[in-house]
Amino acid sequence: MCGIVGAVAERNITTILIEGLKRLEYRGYDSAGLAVYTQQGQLERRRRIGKVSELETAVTAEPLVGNLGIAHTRWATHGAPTEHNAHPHFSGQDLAVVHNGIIENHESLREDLKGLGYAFTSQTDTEVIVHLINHILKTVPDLGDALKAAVKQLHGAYGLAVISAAQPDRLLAARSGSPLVIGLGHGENFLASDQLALRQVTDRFMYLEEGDIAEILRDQVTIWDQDGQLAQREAVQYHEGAEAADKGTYRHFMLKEIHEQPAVVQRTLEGRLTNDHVMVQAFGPQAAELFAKVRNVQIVACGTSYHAGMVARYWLESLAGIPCQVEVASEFRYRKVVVQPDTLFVSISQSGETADTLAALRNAKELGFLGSLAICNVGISSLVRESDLTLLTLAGPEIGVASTKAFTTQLVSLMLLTLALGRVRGTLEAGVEAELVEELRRLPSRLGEALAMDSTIEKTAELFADKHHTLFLGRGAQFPVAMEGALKLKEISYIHAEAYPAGELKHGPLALVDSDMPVVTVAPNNELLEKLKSNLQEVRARGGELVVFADEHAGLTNGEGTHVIKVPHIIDALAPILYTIPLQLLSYYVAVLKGTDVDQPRNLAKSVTVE
Ligand code: HGA
Repeated sequence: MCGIVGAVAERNITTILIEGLKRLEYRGYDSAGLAVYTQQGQLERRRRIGKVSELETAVTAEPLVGNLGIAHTRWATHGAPTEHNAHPHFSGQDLAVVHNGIIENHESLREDLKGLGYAFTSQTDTEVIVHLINHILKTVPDLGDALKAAVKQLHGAYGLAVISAAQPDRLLAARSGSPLVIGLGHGENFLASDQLALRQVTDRFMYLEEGDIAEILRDQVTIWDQDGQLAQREAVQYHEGAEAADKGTYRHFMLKEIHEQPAVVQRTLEGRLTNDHVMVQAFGPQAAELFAKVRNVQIVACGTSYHAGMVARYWLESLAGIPCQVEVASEFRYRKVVVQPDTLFVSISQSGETADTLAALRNAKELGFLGSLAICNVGISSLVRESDLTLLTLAGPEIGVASTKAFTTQLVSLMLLTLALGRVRGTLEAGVEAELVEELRRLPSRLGEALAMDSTIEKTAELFADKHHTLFLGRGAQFPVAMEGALKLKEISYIHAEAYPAGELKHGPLALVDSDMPVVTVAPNNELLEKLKSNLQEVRARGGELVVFADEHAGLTNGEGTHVIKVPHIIDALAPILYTIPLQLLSYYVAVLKGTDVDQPRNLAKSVTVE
C-alpha cells in the first residue's frame, strides 16, 4: 500500500525521506519516488519502479540536497506500476504532489483540465490533483488556500502532500479517508502516512483528523478542520510498544494483539470507503474490469484464514448472491478440481508465504480461473506478487503464533470484497452497501466495547482450566466463528476442542456431552436464535455445562449450569467479527491459567512455509 513521507528542515532531508520510505516497505508497493526543493532553487525528482533501494541507488548516483521534500511508495490503483505513474506528480516545474487513496471523479477532472491546456504524463488519478491545484493557484496565490479550494472538488479518498518551488518554506497536507500524521521536531517538522516512518527523527506526533488541511513550516504547524476553521490537534508522545515488536505493558503479544483490533480494523478500512460504498479500485487497477465478469468465487486458505474464508462464503452468497466454495489449500492443491466458468480465485494468508496456499495459487493459474485475488497481511510476499489483485489487511506485524488481529482484519477485508463484488455485479440489494459501510465505520468502537468484557471472561476461564475436552457451537456465519474459537483454545491451551454447527449436535457429538465437557456457544440475536436455544436445551438435558456468548437482547439468562455472557448488540452481518473477540479472550485466559507458552505454543510456527 502507498506510503507518504515529507520533511521541512534546516538540514538536508533526502536521507530522512528515503529512510522513512524504507520503514514503510512492509506495507507493500510497486514503485517509489521523491521530490526535493534543491539548493539550486528548483524542484527535482527521482522515481524508480521496484524497491526503495533502487531509488536510493538513483539518489546516490545523482544526489539531491535540499531542506524541503516529499516522497512516496506507490501501490498502483490507476495505471500500471511504471516510472511515469510513480509519484511525486508534477504540474509544470514548480508544483509536486504525492497521494494515497483514490480520486473517484478523476476522469471528469482530467477532461476539464485537459481542456484548460494541462498535459498529462501519467495514467494515475493522482495527476489531476496537482494540475487542479496549479490551476487554482493562478487566482488564489497562497498554496494553503489553493489546496483548500482544490480538495472541495475531489471525490474519493486521499492523504496527500504538496510542495511548491514558489513557496519553498512550507509543506501542505490534506487528509480524507487516508491517514496522515505530523512528526514534530525541534526547528524541523515531518509528515507521514504512518508514524513508523518518522520514528528515526521524532517521538512526538500530531494526528490529522478527517477533512483536516495542514500547513507545516520548519517551526510552526497550522491545521484547519473540515469547515475551514483553525483547529488544535493534540501533540502526543509515541507510546513505545503501540506498534513495535515489543509487548509494551501487556503480558503477552497475543493479548496486545487482541487489544490492537479496534485500531487495526480502522486501518483496514482507511482509504477504502466513501460515504456509501467500497472503492473497487482498492483491490488493484484491474479490479473493476475483473469483478464485472465474476460469477463464482473459490476461496482457498489454511487454518485461521480458512475460517475467515468460510465466513466469507456466508456473506458472498447471502448478501451478494454470488456462489462461493471454500477449501483448505492442502486439499485443493492435490485434487482434480473442476472450475466453473468465470470463477475468481481468492487466497487468504497472513504471511503470504503459506506453502500450501501458494502452491494452490500456482496450480490455480493452470486451471482456467478468471483471475486471482490475495487477501494478505504482508505486502512484499509471494502471494501478493503472484496474484492479479490484492487487498492488504494492514493488521501490522503479528507476533503471537495464534492469529488474532490477522483474522479480524481478514474478515473486514472479505466484507469489503463482498460489497464490492455485489455492487459491480449488480447483485446487492439496494441500500445494503450504504448501511454496511456505515456499520463498518462504527465497527472499531464496537470492538472496543467487546474488549471491555475482558475481566468477565477472565473469570469464566476458570471453568475450563481442569477440563480436557470442549465443544463449540454456532449456526450460520457463526459456525466458522465457533471453529476459530475451538482452534484458538486447542492451539494455546492444548485442551481438545471441536466445533459443530449447532444443528448437527444430535447427529453424533451429543453422545460426548456430560458435566466434564463445557459447551461454548455464540448466540447473536438473529433468525436462528430460537433454533439455537433448542440446541442449548438438548445440552442442558444431558447435564452439559453451557457458556453462552449471547446478544444483550437475546433473552438468555444465567441459570444452573448456564453461564450467559452478554455481548453488545451489532448488525447481524458483522456479528462474526465482534463475537470473535470474546472467544479469543477466553482461549487466552484459559491458557494463562494453564501456564502454557501463550505466544509460542508447542509444535506450532507462525509463517507456515513448509508443506
Ligand atoms: N491512486 C493512486 C494511489 C494509489 C494508492 O493509494 N495505493 O494504496 C495511484 O494509483 O497512483
